[in-house]
Amino acid sequence: MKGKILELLKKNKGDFVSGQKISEELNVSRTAIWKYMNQLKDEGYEIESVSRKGYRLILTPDVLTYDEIKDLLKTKRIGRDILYFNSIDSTNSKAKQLASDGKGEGTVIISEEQTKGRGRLGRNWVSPKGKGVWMSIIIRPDIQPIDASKITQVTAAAVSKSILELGIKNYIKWPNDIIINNKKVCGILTEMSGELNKINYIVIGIGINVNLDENEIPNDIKDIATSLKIESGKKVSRKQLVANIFNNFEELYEELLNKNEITHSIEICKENSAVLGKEIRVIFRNKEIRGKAVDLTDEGELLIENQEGKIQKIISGEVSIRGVNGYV
Ligand code: BTX
Repeated sequence: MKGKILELLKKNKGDFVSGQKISEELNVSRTAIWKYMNQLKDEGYEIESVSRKGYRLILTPDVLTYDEIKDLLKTKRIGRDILYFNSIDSTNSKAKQLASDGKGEGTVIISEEQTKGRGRLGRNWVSPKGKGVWMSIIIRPDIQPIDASKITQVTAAAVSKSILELGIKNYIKWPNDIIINNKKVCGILTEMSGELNKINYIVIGIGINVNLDENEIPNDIKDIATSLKIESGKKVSRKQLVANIFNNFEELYEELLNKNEITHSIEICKENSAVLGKEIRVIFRNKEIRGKAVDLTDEGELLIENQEGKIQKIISGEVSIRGVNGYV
């Protein structure tokens, strides 16, 4: 009902809508309307209420609720059930808990801030309020657990394409980062629950630094982190970005479900790769391999050529990639 009231206010943006009209059109009591208006105000909508005139929407906040995103969506499943939080420890932790309780494919958890945002291997992910996209998508693909890492490539391709659609050139740093000017704007954390040959669910965590200013990036990550706003010089619509990601992800993910292929995603990953053609260091646990990144396989593994000219296949998972002289 809250969503319907909001729609009615939006349709009449700038004009008053009387309580009576809302009550008649939506078959809802005056008291209930008042309650919903207060909820909307709590979410950041500026609504003027004047006796005998009714309610008028003055300002729509930049919030990532389903009501704000739905008109931009072309998806069937992804993002059709959004659980929106003002603050949470970690959207991935919440998504895992909800997935274990049976939440379905395509459900998304979004929060304006994370107090314990997680990176890989227990690392921390900085997630300040209202400035980024911190979200997790639950999926339940009927694929083999060994193929789960393909999901990270599909996601990286979807995010990269979505940022490009906003006019911002970006690069994929295999396997799970998106970078601009050699600094990270996005990290992806894919977590799986499954048995030997069956996936129960996968949670895809996506963290994007969208509208952070330079002074909002903590000192300890200043050299490796940036935001879309810093790089493009303009404020970016988080709603549009999130909708683009859901639209692109669903399309690329369907290729995996329907054909068991990720050809289109790999094309995007290759076209926008930050590592192909470069001398890199691959860091895995405490080991390090050096070589030139030469290609991505159809499965999404990285091929590197070592100093003896031998080609080695690197499977994503817990590896980190560094340039020979720095971050990339
Ligand atoms: P990662 O382990 O590859 O990267 C983590 C590292 O990146 C940190 O150790 C730090 O050096 C750096 N870092 C921390 N915060 C940021 C930031 N905001 N921007 C750039 N660099 C940063 C990458 O892990 C995967 C991150 C996934 C985050 C999403 S947010 C929604 C979801 N919920 C959750 O708890 N995690 C995921």
